[in-house]
Amino acid sequence: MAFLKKTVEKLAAGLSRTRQKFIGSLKTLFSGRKLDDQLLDDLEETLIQADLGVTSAMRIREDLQKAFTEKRVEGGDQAIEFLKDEIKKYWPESDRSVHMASEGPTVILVAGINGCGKTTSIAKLAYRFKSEGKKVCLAAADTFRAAAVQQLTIWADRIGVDIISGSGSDPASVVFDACDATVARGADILLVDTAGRLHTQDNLMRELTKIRDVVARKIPGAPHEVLLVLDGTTGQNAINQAKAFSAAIDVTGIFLSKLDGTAKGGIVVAIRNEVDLPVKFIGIGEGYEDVEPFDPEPFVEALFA
Ligand SMILES: Nc1nc2c(ncn2[C@@H]2O[C@H](COP(=O)(O)OP(=O)(O)O)[C@@H](O)[C@H]2O)c(=O)[nH]1
Ligand SMILES: [Mg+2]
Repeated sequence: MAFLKKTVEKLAAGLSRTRQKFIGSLKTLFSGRKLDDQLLDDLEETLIQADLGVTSAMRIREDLQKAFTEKRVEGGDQAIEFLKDEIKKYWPESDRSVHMASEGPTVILVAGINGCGKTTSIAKLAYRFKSEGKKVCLAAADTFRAAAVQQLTIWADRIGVDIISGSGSDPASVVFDACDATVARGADILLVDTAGRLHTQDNLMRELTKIRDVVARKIPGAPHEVLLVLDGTTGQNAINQAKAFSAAIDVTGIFLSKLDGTAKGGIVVAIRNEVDLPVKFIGIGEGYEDVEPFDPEPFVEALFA
């Protein structure tokens, strides 16, 4: 429980702006009012404004209305407790864990648009896995900008993990070499950084498929995870990105970055209800320690803290 408390505190700080906008207004909304259609309309509007998305807002509204009809909820305070419990149930444990190879190295491919936080999120994952005693390699397959390789190299040095970067501009060949190095060095995890791309850039989406195919040929069962990094400050556009990327590559989970200092933390709920993808990790700062596996219990507690 001490762990849970610390996580809630850290998350609560990161989510303070979401809370001010979202829960702050919910408390005001419910205070001293009776649960009628007007209140339910207001609730729905607040939830949409807090980026939970239309699907989630309607679902929550209907659930609350039903609970009210059945007299399981009577006043405003009870409504908030009820909402917390309902929202926590959206994420069963089974789809939040990271898929690991049963034998040999685990390969995690990381994709997303420019600036969404891919490289920083890789540093965070590398740090976490290293802290768990795993040997980690990074593949610098964002060959578009020299600065991108440099940035990843700085993280690798700081965290103390291996990095494989190529001299050429072909990301698939960097990944090819990185797979060999991972196996040769007996590493447990290979994290693959990739260049930012938009789903509308067909050639770049094909390049991503090619990277995935190289990994699949080199290491059995790879990639074990394809994580899409979504910038938590973008709100509803994140949903469009998630839909498009999952159509192009088989995304297995979301790394939702920049949840600190955003008022759009409600997007976690929208991603659950509008795209059928689990959020596996959340980024709550620029440092490599600023990451949490997504857990609905502390998350919802922090959202309503
Ligand atoms: N506040 C905050 N900033 C972040 C987080 N993740 C990444 N960033 C910042 O977002 C910017 C872009 O990150 P980067 O990893 O280079 O994105 P990439 O282009 O997708 O590789 C950098 O300034 C990062 O420090 C986060 O969780 N919180
Ligand atoms: Mg990058």
